Amino acid sequence: MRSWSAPDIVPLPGTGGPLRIHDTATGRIRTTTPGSTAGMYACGITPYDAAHLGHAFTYLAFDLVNRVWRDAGHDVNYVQNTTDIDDPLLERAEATGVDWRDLAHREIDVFREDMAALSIIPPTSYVGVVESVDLISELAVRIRETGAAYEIDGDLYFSAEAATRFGQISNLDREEMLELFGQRGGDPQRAEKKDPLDWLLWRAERPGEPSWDSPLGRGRPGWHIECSAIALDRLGPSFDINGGGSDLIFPHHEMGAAETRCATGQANAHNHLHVGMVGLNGEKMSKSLGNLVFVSKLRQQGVDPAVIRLAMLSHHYRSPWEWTDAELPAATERAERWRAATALGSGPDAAPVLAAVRAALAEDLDSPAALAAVDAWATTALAEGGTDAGAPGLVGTTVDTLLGVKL
Ligand code: 5CA
Ligand code: ZN
Repeated sequence: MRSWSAPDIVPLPGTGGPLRIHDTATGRIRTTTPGSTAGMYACGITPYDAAHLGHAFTYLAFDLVNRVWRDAGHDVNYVQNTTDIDDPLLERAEATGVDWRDLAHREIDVFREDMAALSIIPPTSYVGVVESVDLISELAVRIRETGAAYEIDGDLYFSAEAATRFGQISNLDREEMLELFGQRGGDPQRAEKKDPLDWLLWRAERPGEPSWDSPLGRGRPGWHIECSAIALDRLGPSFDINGGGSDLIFPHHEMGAAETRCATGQANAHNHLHVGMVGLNGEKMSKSLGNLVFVSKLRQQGVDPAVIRLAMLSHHYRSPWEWTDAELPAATERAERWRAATALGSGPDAAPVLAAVRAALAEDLDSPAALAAVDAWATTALAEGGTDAGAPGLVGTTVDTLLGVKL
């Protein structure tokens, strides 16, 4: 499926260092070791509603990874899915009297515009589930052939008992797993299953629901296998970073990794990246709760996308945080200060700013530390001036290329 337009990336002098990133599975910050092309998969939206700031915050983290890797001289093969068929999409389409395909296409279009406005580097492959049904059912067949799956009335389930190293990513005990599985799209209550944690790979056709032909009969894919199949197809069995928001650690990423391991014998990703939840009014911002701040709405209100991006960058990607009315004024003030300082005819030496921003982002994407380095330079430039005529330009390019903020 079509991706979105790419921001201009101006190369910086020199080369950035290797990216170190927190890995959910080990709980450690580890150095990523990509080859000439780094591979990364991020779980995309379920397009039944426009993108809110929580989604944008998640894709911002992956965008920073992308920028740090590129600055270190790697190409990046970045894959993102969009869940353009799933229960919540069908329910919203039904409730609003819209065809589910039209709903998905409409919201994906808004999402693309939001991402482009926020200068998020587009995925190399942006992949829908509907266009991937064949490769998803092929993976389900491969898993069935290993004996790890079983059928109930045409529905194919992965047997949790057959999953090796299950729990390795989330590090949860069984009780915690059961609770989250029930809350996040699982069906622990289905009595015929061998184990309440067994999860759906293929859902047999139900009256009135969309379905596709497959070697497993007519039906549609389960949720987790859509991402394992798309990642396996576009990135191979093992790649550098897999992730999404922290709400996906369990069951989505634990079960997806079990599928890939079952079919290929390999761990799907070297590192598992998870982004803290953005909240509003004391709760996780979520489509089901309806407590949302939409990126598209802010844009319609005339908010500068660079300011939205700066507001998000002031939070570390792993920390959960709350969107409040104070965010936009603070980010606007920062953008104005930076604009004034980079518009000066000269300023203090900018090489240490470039080095500090590079170092901050390479160390687990510490964007608040990167902003602090630019703040310090801007404050000095505005208060005391400086003699380096190239400095304002270099700070502007640093901010643009590494932080994705167009001043
Ligand atoms: N389509 C699935 C993934 S395969 C899905 O979770 N879709 S979503 O629309 O619900 O979320 C899209 C992405 O945004 C996911 O990576 C999710 O983890 C992340 N996300 C959702 N809500 C928030 C939030 N409040 N804060 C931060 N990230 C969020
Ligand atoms: Zn996913």
